[in-house]
Amino acid sequence: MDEHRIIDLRSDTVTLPTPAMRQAMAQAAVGDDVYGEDPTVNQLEALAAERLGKEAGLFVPSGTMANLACLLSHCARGEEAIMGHVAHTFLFEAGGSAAVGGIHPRTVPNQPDGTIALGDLEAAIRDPRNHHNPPTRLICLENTHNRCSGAVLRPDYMASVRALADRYGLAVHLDGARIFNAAVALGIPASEIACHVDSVSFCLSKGLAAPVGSVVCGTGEFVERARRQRKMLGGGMRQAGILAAAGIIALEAMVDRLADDHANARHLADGLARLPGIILDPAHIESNIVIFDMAPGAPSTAELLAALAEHGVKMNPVSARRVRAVTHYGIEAEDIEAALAACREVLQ
Ligand code: TLP
Repeated sequence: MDEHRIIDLRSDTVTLPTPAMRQAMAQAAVGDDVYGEDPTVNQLEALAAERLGKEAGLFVPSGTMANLACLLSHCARGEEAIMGHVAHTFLFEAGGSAAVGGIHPRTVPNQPDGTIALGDLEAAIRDPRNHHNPPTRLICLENTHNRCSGAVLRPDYMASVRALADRYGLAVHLDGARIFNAAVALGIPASEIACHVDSVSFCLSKGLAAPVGSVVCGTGEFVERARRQRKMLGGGMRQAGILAAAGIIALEAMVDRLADDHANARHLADGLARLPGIILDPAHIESNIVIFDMAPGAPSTAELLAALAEHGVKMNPVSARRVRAVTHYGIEAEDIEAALAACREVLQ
């Protein structure tokens, strides 16, 4: 192996487009998508909707915009959206739902498996008759769950949240940035996860390796509302078929191989768990995200990452003593061996 090769485990967002994507991008038929006239965008949106079992899809530039367009489509100013305390929508989207939409985020604890306990969810729903309260409008879930080490939410859990939401007349949004990782981990079609929610966003530009883009899916009526929000947010793109062409390949050719990323993550977790100074239960690793803790007395996150960088291995800090490594297209089994060898050397 090339000794100067960088093994970049910071995120699956670092994936590069495949040769087939580059070719499809060069040859894509395009038009002005704001007029609805880009045939490749239209094809991607129809394909995404079909894969998720929804009526319609909307191509947007990023996962952040996908979630924000959905939240703005569900909630008016002053209305409340319930989400996990380590949800991506709460932690990492620059507070967009509050800053742009005036939406009041209500956080409840995420369990280590990425779920929110049903009792906690129900307790957070406001009494609509009490005018002191911001009205609850929406429940947000995340599958797989980024900050919960790529935990996979089960369809039966999603169905229970759906039933709860229905009892209170609430909508459910899924941040499904990595919904295809969840589907592959469970061995079911993504539509069997998405059927429990009103809206879902997923990313083409993470493990599926497209260079840019996410898709929002829902009913035709919902997607029309989200289209207006996308325009307001500046996400109405023109000859976007050049990007959508890569997205079509992402959906058609890059989903099944996510199983390799999961196997690599599991292998990485097994190896890390055997090293001194690392606290990790590999049995909890279900998809492509490995989060581990540095034991008392072991190097800090900053020390570990600096030392690993010397060996050409990159990981991401979660906190002063917590680290994240993500497997993805472009990371092979031998890279995992090399990353483990580097960790071993640094920690011994
Ligand atoms: N996650 C990124 C960073 O923002 C943390 C990463 O490296 O994991 N939902 C989830 C669950 C995500 O993990 C991300 C990106 C997004 C939404 C936002 O997607 P983008 O980056 O396309 O705006």
